[in-house]
Order: sequence, then structure tokens, then C-alpha cells
Amino acid sequence: DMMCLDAKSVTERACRSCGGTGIETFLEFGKTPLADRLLTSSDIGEPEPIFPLRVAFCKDCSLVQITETVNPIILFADSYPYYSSFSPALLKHSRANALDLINRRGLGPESLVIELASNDGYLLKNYVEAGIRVLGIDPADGPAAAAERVGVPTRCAFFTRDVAETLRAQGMRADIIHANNVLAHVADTNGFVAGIARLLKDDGVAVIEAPYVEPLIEHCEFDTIYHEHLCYFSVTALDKLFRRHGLYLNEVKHLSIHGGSLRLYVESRENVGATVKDQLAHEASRGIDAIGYFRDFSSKVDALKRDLSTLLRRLKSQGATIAAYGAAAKGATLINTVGIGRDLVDFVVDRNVYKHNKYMPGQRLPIRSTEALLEVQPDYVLLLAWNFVDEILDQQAEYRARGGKFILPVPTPRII
Ligand code: DWN
Ligand code: ZN
Repeated sequence: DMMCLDAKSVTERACRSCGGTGIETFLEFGKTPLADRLLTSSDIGEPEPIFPLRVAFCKDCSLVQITETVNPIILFADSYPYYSSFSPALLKHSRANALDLINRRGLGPESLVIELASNDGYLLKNYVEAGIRVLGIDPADGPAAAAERVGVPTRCAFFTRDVAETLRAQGMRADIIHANNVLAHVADTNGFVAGIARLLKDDGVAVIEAPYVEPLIEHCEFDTIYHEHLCYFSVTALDKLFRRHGLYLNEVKHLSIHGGSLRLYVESRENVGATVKDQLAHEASRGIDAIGYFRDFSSKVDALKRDLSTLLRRLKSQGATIAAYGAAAKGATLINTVGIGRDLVDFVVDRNVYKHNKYMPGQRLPIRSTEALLEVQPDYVLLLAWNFVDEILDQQAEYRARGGKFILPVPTPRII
């Protein structure tokens, strides 16, 4: 399972979590480019690396996963363009979580909060403001430097079991370990969880957020599948993963963020509450713990891709102009699997200044600032960042008042 450092990718033959070899593919996208590898104008002449994107189910532990592991240094270390702080809704969501934990856990100046994949400090800055000690760990140098600038001490590194041992040897044990949208990203799933177990105080809690596989399937959010996302979790699969490392999933909450996520409360003491028991029962009754649940997903994805392509081509043939909103990673999957090129969409807008004047992977749509929508006033805007629909529609009230319309790609393509 160890990644050879100079290999660009490896194809896994066994489950990332339990090591079982009974993994069955249920969705196949062929080879696609890397979703966050935005191109500069000098990259445009060069061929782009593409990697197999294939989703499988483990019959032994129920984990949904992709089978290709792209070298994490290629994915995250170098010019990673995702900065959490560009979404006000995410900032609000994160602040509420921090304040709730400070309150419920009675945190103070003696406490220590560690965040794995702390990005630009969007979450930890709330603890700093409250006078609580923090440490951020993130491998992406741009976001890590941005975190330092807002007063969040950050180590620019991948979190591993070894890093956990080193920090522990330096006397660090955490009251809270946050890990938001990172568990699915790590190639050594078990090492990462073992590291959490080592770094948590005996009475500490790991508060982990991850997209939930049920809404992914139910709402056809297939665009959230790309090489950064190695795992697509159910509570059934998570419960087994944590137990293997002497950790217990004791409480779970449902969040609307990122198309439907779970917030997991994980501790070293077993105290499984009703929220987890109910969710395990729900998954068993819906069959989410078995391959049958996933078998017809591929044909649903095909239908959505066809419907969206048909809609865009019809609008275009009627003479409409179309732009897109959100140079999101999920947008890269959407445009590259549906085949949405410059013939259909003129440009993509995004609030993230680090993405401006770059190009989307594969289809190479140019990325501009959001002001371009009012300057150009395209007839339609395909909402690639559909997970922030309410927030973005509010921001674009003027574009809509002037007659502009949005196209939502999921769960079924529609104009709003
Ligand atoms: O797991 C991951 C998630 C959490 O974030 C990563 N692997 C990468 C990233 O995925 P994504 O790029 O699909 O995430 P977002 O947050 O859905 O991307 C939204 C994009 O839209 C960003 O580029 C920011 C942009 N945006 C904007 O321009 N205006 C977002 C909002 C809310 C806005 O108002
Ligand atoms: Zn497994």
C-alpha cells in the first residue's frame, strides 16, 4: 500500500480501509485530468496528465472508494488553489462549530486544538480569537502561509502517524482534533486514523467532517468524484475504520454543507449514542452496506450527463450565451465527463483570486472574476458550485434582476 515517492499513481487492488480484496467496480469514468490542477497560459500547449477514475465498493467493510491513488504531492503540495475562506457560508458554519465546542467542552487557555488540513486558518482563527492554543497542519504551502498571516500557527506537512508521534513526543496532546474534508483525501487511511488516536488526549474528541455517500447517490452528485476524493463514506464503513484503531464513533450529525456531509464525534472511550445507532440501522435498512444499492448509479449518472448536454446544446442552438460559476474541483469532473467545452461555455467565474486568469483542467475554460457576469451578462450561468446555490444566488441578485438565469446541474438539470 506504500506509495513509491516518484510514482505518479498506483492502482489499488485491495480495500483502503480493511485490506479486503473483494472490491467491485460500479462506476467508470475512464481517464480524467486532475480536478484542482488549473492551467496557466504557458501550460496550454502542453499535454495534461490524466488518470483512471473508477469507483468501487468493498464487500468486506462497505467502503466506497476509487481505485487509483494519485501521488499526494502532485495533488496537494504544489500550488493547491483551494482556499476555504472564499465562502462566507463555510466561514459561518465553521465559526458556529468552534463556538459550540468551546462552550460544550469548556475550553480555555490551557486547552489545545489541532486541525488536520487546516487550509488558510478559516476554522482555527476562531479559537485563536478566544485565546485558545491551536496548531494547524496542512501540506499546501499557499493556504498554510495564508493561515500564518491571520495568526494561526501552521506546520506545512502531510499529517501521518509519524507526525502524530513526533508531536506527542514534544508533549502535545489535543483536546479537540478537527479534520474537515480530509479523511477521504489521505492515501494511508489507517495511518491517518492511527495518528488521530495517538494525538488525542484520553478525554479528547476528534470532530471530523466528510461528505456522506447517501446524498451523493440519492442526489446524483457524481461530480464530487475526483482523484482527491479517495473514499466516499457511510457510517457503517466509518464505524469499522475507527474501531480498528481503538476509537469509537459516538455521535453523528447531518450537515447540509458540500451537498450533504456528516460531522463525526470520535473518542477513545466507547459511548455510542442514539444518533449513531439510528444511522447504522438506517443504512442497513436502505442497503447502503451492500453493493446492490450502488448498482444502478452508473445509469443514473449517464442519464444526467445526457440531459445536461442536451439542455446546453439546445440553449446554444437557440443563440444563447452561457457562462459557468465556480472553478470548483467538482466543476472539473462535470465539464470533463459531460464534455462541456468552449463551444458551449465561454468562461467560468470564481471569487477565489488565485484561480483568476487560469484555465479549467481538460476543457480549458478560462477563469475570470465574478464581475464578468455583469460585464458580459450571459443569458445563462451553469452553476458548477451548486453546493452553495443559496449563497451564490443571493450574491448574483443583480445579474438575475437583469434577466440572467442559472442552470443547476444536479440532482436533475434545471433552469432557475
Ligand atoms: O474536498 C474538497 C472540498 C471541500 O473543497 C476539496 N478536495 C476541494 C474543494 O472542492 P470544490 O472545489 O468542489 O469546493 P467548493 O468549495 O464547492 O468550491 C466552490 C468554488 O466556488 C470555489 O472555487 C470558491 C467558489 N465560490 C465562489 O466563487 N463564490 C464559492 C462561493 C460560495 C461563492 O460565493
Ligand atoms: Zn474494506
